[in-house]
Amino acid sequence: MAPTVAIIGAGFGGLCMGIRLQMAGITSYTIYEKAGGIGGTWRDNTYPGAACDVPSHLYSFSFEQRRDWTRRYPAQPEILAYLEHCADKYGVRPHLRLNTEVTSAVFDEAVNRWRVTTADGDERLFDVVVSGVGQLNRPRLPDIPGMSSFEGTSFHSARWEHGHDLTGRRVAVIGNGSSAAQFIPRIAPIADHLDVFQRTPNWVIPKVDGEYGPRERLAFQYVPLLQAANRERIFQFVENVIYPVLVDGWSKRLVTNRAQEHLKQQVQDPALRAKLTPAYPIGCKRIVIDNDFYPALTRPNVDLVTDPITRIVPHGIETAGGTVREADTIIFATGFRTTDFLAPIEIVGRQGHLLHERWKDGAEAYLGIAMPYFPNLFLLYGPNTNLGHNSIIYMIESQVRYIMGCLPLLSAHGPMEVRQATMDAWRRALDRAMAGTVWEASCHSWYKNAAGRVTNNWPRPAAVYRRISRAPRREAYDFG
Ligand code: N01
Repeated sequence: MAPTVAIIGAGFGGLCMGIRLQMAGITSYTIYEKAGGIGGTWRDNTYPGAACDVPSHLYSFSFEQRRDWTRRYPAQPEILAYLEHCADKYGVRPHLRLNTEVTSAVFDEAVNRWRVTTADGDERLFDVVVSGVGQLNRPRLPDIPGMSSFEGTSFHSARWEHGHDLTGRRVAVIGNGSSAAQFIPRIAPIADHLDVFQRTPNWVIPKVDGEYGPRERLAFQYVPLLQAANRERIFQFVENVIYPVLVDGWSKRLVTNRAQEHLKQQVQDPALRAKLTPAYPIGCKRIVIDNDFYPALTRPNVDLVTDPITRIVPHGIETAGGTVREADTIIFATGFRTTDFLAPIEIVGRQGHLLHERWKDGAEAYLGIAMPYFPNLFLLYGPNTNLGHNSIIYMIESQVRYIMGCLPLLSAHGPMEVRQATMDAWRRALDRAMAGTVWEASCHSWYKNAAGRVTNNWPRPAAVYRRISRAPRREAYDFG
């Protein structure tokens, strides 16, 4: 009999898992989603200008390649529509439980199954649990004194208040990462005044974007090989040109120069340029890929503020030295709680082991997928599987394939739990590979936990991950 599978989250990861189960004829699965719709990060991030910075011919499922993307880097609505289409086409909708938040998953050793509890008090037993909650699902608000005293409107970039018209307002944006870089150019022309509070500058490289005209789209549609070749070309480019930047490889100088030129071309004022020049190696923090961010900062109604924020006051933001910058709207583009994987779900494994307790010094999992003491629990986009250069969908598909390979094993031999020795060897190999990456440099980033350990990123080419996660090795696990 096919195992029963609980999938947590209906973003790219959870949907991919559901689709692959469906394709394999396994229908004994439930996808729990705390929100009212599917799409994960592509449902949540609706800020103006939201788009992916991996071209969609690569940032899409290998088994469902759309040939009619309207542009190289489509906007959020088009990516969300793609996911809705996938959910319909592959028949996963009947398995969705929307507005249903999983609060705990406890391994019941008496029956060798997971007891999954949801916020509405429902409790069900499953053979397998797959987490598809990802790394960018919980907005992070900063801890700035006086935040609650602010009398204007404030919101996080991933919870955009579309009903709050920014026309003619004095807006403060805290943060300047990939999200801020995308919406600042959209709101700068309508705001009366915009202050962008930058703590650390980011490296920015140009985005080679553009619409696909009717002829190109027809060509993709009728010559499937063209689509496949384009996907492969993008993949090879990011693996062979962008990846080496992250490991002090041949292209680091080239890409650094390109970013410096981009800044020089787009910002004429030397003082502003100096503020925007990072003092850490490119790639240490997520590289921003954008053409419109710098020009927006040169507008007369926009100020880039680099004085540290000391507190938020009822009518604005106070910086070191006591200057108050008036604002009626504050937008927190302050990123996500990336290192608390799976929080706040309580995961209790064998012998009462708490996942969060085991991860208190930093999340870790074998292949980013499996942990000792947590039999038949698998993670998608788990620890050390984020990329700084390539498509996460490629990683997710690798992980789903691996988990699909585990199902016959656990059905035949009982619950599978990765061995501690396997986990330890994995961690040593990971540490060795990590030592050569730019993330270890002295910059602060969402790739690292508070102790400075890189818990989020995969340090080698994505193709290497795919190869080593091809299929489960029986000797890596204990069964039964
Ligand atoms: O968040 P971030 P994001 N006071 O964590 C600042 C993906 N993504 O939402 O750098 C002042 O990158 C913080 O400053 P610092 C992508 O993987 C992709 O922009 O820590 N500032 C930083 O500037 C991306 O990397 C796309 O010094 C504070 C900012 O807030 C990830 O999502 C689009 C502060 C947070 O930047 C997250 O991006 C969007 C404080 N107390 C997102 N606290 C595309 O595909 C934080 N900051 C294009």
